[in-house]
Amino acid sequence: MICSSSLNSRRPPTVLAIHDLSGFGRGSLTTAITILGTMGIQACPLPTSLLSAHTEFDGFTFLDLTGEMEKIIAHWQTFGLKFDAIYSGFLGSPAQAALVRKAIELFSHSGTICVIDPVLGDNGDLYPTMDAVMVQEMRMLIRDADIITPNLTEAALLLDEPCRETIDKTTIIAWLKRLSEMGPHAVVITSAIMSEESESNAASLVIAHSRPPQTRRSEFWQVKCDYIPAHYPGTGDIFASVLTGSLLWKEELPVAIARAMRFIATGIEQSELAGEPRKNGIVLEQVLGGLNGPLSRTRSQQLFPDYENLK
Ligand code: PXL
Repeated sequence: MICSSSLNSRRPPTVLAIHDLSGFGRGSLTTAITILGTMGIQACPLPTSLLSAHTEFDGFTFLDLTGEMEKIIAHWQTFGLKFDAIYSGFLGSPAQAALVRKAIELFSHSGTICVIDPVLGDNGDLYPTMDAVMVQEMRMLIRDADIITPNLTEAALLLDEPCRETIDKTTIIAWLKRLSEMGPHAVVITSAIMSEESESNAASLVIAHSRPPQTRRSEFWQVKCDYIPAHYPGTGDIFASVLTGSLLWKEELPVAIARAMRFIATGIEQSELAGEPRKNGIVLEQVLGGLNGPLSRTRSQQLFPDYENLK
């Protein structure tokens, strides 16, 4: 466990997990519940939609659960539920953005962390159930977030910029600032391929960490990782779930990012070894055991070989 000394000395932290439930193809709620549970955190699902499989599977079924969400929120309200984190992802309708806002208002306490993964698309395209109205709603929803975790496509959509395959440092810093100005205290852009880098070391993860409004100082980091020429759906869900769990155990943001990146790298390696079809997602079941290990100093240094303060 990340914080083994605190095990049993307090109740497990709680997360309200607002995502779809996809029966096949690891991602969304199945991923969030599994990862957070392994991290010793109780994840309470508020399902936004029910799918037979994630949307990369042709012919997937889709049931919008907006009406049911309203009823669940109303019921929970009757017994004063509060969560230590509210973590949202794939929404089933644009109207659900208002329900997420309502959930944040009703179910937060003074220390609740609000993580919004603005799930809209990837590789330059919107997911099939998403449209311009959803993009607009997501722009409003991120105002209420402490942390957002868009991939490069989602960052472009939120900013109404053309989607791009690669990005240069000056542009991504401008994007990070603009996204921060929309509300969140921290912006983590994943899957950013930097145009300045060589092909072999091109996949970067860039984060901006804005300080509290009083100081008005911002910090920017770039965390690089090796380019992995393989697309696994659900990687963004794994990233945001590990990040949320790690932050709940009071790890610093760069450490939380390191933990998420390490876990994904191991997961991809193991999936390739196991011969799992990539569309089925990363073989979580085979790598969960390594999720909570301490990030030793040496290990952290390895994880940040090109850790760079961009300022
Ligand atoms: O990983 C994002 C995501 C969430 N939920 C569903 C998806 C996807 C990405 O394809 O299809 C249903």
